[in-house]
Amino acid sequence: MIVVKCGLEKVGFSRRSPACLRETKVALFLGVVAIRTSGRPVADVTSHQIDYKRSMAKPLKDRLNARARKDGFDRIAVCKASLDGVTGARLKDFVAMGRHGDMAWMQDTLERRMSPDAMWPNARTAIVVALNYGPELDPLKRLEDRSAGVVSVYALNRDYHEIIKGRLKQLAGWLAGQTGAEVKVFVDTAPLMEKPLAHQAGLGWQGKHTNLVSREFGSWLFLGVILTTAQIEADLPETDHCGQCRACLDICPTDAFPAPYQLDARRCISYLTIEHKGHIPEEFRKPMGNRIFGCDDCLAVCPWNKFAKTSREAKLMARQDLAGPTLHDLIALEEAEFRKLFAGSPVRRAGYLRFLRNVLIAIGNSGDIGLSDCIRKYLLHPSPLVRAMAVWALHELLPRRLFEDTRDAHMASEHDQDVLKEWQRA
Ligand code: B12
Ligand code: SF4
Ligand code: SF4
Repeated sequence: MIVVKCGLEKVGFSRRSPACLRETKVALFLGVVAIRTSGRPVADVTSHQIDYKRSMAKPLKDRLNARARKDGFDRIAVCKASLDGVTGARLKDFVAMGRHGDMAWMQDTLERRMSPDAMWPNARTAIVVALNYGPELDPLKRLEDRSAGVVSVYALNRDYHEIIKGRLKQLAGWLAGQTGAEVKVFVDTAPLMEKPLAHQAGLGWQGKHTNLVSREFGSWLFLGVILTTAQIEADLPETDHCGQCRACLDICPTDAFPAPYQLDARRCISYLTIEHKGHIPEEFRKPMGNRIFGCDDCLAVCPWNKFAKTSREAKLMARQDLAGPTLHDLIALEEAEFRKLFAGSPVRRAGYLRFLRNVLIAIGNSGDIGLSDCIRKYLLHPSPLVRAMAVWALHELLPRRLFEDTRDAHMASEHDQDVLKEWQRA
C-alpha cells in the first residue's frame, strides 16, 4: 500500500496489479543504482529520496508527462521544491502591508507558505500541473447586460478544486508507485505559493496582474502541485513577456494594483465578493457593476489570450443557466434553491448571505427601478449584511422622495449601527 498525502488527508492506492508492481520494481532498482553512482548515502533509499537524475530522469519525466495528459491535465512542469528568498520576502511584505485583508490564514501560515521546503523539509521536487479553463465567450462582453448577474468564468460549472484534487491524487499515486517516493498533493488550500512555483517550472510567467500567463493558454490556467521526495530533473523557468503592456493594470475597475506585479487583495472584486465576510466598503460598490462572484477583467484583457484555447474539460464549460441569470431571478432564490442551483459550484462555498449581499449591490447598479419591489422584503432580513445592502440598493434605484418614505417606515425599528448608517444617506 502506498500512501499519498493530500494536505491532511491520506489516500491509499493498492498496487496489486502485476503491471504496476513490475514498473515499481524496475523503478526502485534503477533508483538504487542512481543513488550509488551519485554517491548518495544508502540511508536515502530507506527514506525514499531516490535520485533519478542521471539514469532515469528522461524516461520518468516522459512517462510522467504522458500519464498527466492521460489523467486530464493540459500541461505539467517540474522544478525544485523550494522558492528563493525574494519570493518569500514579497509574500511577507504583502501580509505586513495588510494586503491579504481578512484572509487571516495567510498570516497564520506565513512562514510555511514562503517556500515548499519550509512546509515539508523532505520535499525535493515540485510537479506543477495546469488545467486549461479557457472560456467560449468573451468575459468582458457579459458585463454589458446590467439586468444579468455575472459569475466569473472559473465558477460557471464544477468546482475546480474537486476536479484537480482527484486527478492529482491519481497522478501522485502513480508516481509513488513508480519511484517509491513520498508524495503530497496540493490545490489552493495548503500553505503553498502555486504561481511562483509554476513560473519557476516554466509553465508561464507571473504577469503584471500577478497571475500566471502562458504563451499557449493565456490567462486561463488552474494550477495544482505534487510535492515529492523524489529528485526529478527540473524544467527551465519561463521569462516575463509582459513588456510595455499594462492593459490589466488599466482595466481594473477598483484600482487594485498599487504597482505592476502587486495586488492589494482588499481592493479586488474577487476578494470582496468571495472572501470578504463583512460589508463591502462603499467606494467599491459602484465599480463592482453586475459582478456577483469573482472578476475576470484583468485576465480577460491580456493580449496573450489570443493564443488561448477553449477548455476541453466538459465539467468546466459554462452551464447555460449560469451564463447570464437575471438579477430578478437571482434575488428571488430562497436558501434551499440557492444551494440547489449552485450545487458543486464554487459559488455555493461563499454562502447564501454573501450571495444576497453581492446580488443586492448588482441590483443597485442595474438602473432598473422595476427591481426595487423585489428587494423590499430584504429590508426585514435577519442578517444586517443583507439589510444594509438592500437599503443601499434602494437608495441607488429610488427617487429621493420614495427612498425617504421607505426610510420613515423602517428606520425606527432598525437597531444595527451599520444598517442605520445606510438609512441615513442624504
Ligand atoms: C489568496 C488567493 C487569492 C486572493 C489574492 C490574489 C493574489 N494575487 O494574491 C484573491 C481572493 C484576491 C484571489 C483572486 C483570484 N484568484 Co486566487 N488564489 C489565491 C491563493 C490561495 C494564494 C495566492 C497567494 O499566495 N497570494 C499572495 C501573493 C503575495 O502572492 P503572489 O500573487 O504570487 O505575489 C507575487 C507578486 O506580487 C510578486 N511581486 C511582488 N512585488 C513585486 C515586484 C516586482 C518588481 C516583481 C517582478 C514581482 C513582484 O511576488 C509575489 C510573490 O511571488 C492561490 C492558490 C495558491 N495556494 O497559490 C489562488 C490562485 C492564485 N487564484 C487563482 C485564480 C484563478 C483567481 C482569480 C482569477 C479568480 C477570479 N476570477 O475571481 C482571481 C484573480 C485576481 C488577481 N488579479 O490576482 C489561481 C490563479 C491561476 C493562475 N493562472 O495564476 C490560483 C493559483 C488558484 C489555482 N489553484 O489555480 N486569489
Ligand atoms: S480580478 Fe478584477 S478587481 Fe481584481 S485585480 Fe483583476 S480586474 Fe481588478
Ligand atoms: S495584460 Fe499585459 S501586462 Fe497584464 S499580464 Fe497580460 S501581457 Fe502582462
